[in-house]
Amino acid sequence: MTRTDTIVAAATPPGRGGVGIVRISGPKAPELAAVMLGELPRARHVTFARFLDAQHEPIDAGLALFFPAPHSYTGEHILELHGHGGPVVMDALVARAVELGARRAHAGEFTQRAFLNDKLDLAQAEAIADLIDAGSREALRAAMRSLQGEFSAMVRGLTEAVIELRSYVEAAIDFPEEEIDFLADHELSARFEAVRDHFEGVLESARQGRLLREGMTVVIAGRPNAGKSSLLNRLAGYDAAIVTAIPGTTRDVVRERIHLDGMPLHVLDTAGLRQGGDLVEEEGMRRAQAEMQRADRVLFVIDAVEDPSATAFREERARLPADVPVTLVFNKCDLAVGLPVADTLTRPPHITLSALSGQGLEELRAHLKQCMGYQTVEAGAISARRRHLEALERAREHTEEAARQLTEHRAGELVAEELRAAQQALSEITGEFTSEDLLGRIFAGFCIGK
Ligand SMILES: Nc1nc2c(ncn2[C@@H]2O[C@H](COP(=O)(O)OP(=O)(O)O)[C@@H](O)[C@H]2O)c(=O)[nH]1
Ligand SMILES: [Mg+2]
Repeated sequence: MTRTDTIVAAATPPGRGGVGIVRISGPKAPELAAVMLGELPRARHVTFARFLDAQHEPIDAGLALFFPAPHSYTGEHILELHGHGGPVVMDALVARAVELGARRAHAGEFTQRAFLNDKLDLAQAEAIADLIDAGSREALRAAMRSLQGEFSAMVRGLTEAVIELRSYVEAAIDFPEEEIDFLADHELSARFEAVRDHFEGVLESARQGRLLREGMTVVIAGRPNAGKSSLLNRLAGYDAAIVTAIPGTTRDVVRERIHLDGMPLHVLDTAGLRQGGDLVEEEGMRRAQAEMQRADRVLFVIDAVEDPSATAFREERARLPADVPVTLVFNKCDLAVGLPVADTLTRPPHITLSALSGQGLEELRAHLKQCMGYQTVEAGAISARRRHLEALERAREHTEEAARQLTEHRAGELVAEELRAAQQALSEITGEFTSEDLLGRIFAGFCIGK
């Protein structure tokens, strides 16, 4: 991928719409503008123009915008053609640009160029994808904060604290006769303590940010007729799954994506677990098992009237995935009196509710948020990814190792080396130090035209 290429793509989604935008970025953009429009539009001014084909016939007419380098999204010359939003119009404009020497852009290539030209750092580039994919207003606000550089600033603040610590240690190494005293200094351990707290703060923000982006997956399981599909419908707020009094109604996995205060919750309703169903039901149960393996939590629904002591759960327990936590949901509490609403301190936690009346639903929602450690932090939420958390955790481990080397061995060289590794891990987040391979993977997750 050379950066001297001129790239082109439709920036608006495929399909029909009032307006469709084709974006061209690279050194040939002015030349393409001159040919396709008859002349180069005035920089950063809106120009009405006809977009011409090879025979000088108009393909479409609309607005043209020219942003000369370096003051553009990518940092390169950019030409934007705002035409009518029809798939044939868009294809024809892109094809014309290709005829004139542009190449079709890969997914995320515009943003990748913006990153390579220092228009934004890597965490901000990722925030653009998060902004586009945001599933709730909370996720949108968090992505916007990351795009504005709040997360990058947190990481930079942390990096500076690590660098300061490192220079303090390196200064000690430079004066070997004083090194031992210096490293035993109370000041140094106090500084380590402060950096440790700093890490905790940033990690907590990143954890919340990741939850807001990725959320959690819960699988509803249990015996036929326990009320699994009714619970899904209650959570989804509409009749997503068929509910009948006939056991074995649900066979396919029914998926719904809902939000808990902005956190995406993927809820899966599955076929009831029982012996002796028909072939279709057996396949449904096999799928239920497969989904449970991948879930963050299983909601095991019990008919509180038929099975108040949860025998179904004890019978099925061995077949449930061992490392996925379970919450027991006693359903149909409208028919059974005197059940405690929730006991989330026992293992497994219990919730009592009625999928029919909605009683106890709030307790279930609160419980799910609590399980994931999700807090509605209005003020500081930023968007973050697994990649960021991993880098932060690696950096923290190196810092912890540095602290160990200090207290156990007073080994200045090793302390400095660990701190250098911590600094490097942090720089991967904003992309100052990132392999080509990682960059490729990150931008491949974007949409074409972004
Ligand atoms: N009274 C009462 N009936 C319920 C409740 N939840 C489900 N049901 C009924 O139980 C039957 C089975 O429900 P369904 O959701 O299809 O169970 P599934 O087989 O576990 O998916 C239906 O007749 C529902 O109307 C509840 O909370 N209270
Ligand atoms: Mg069902």
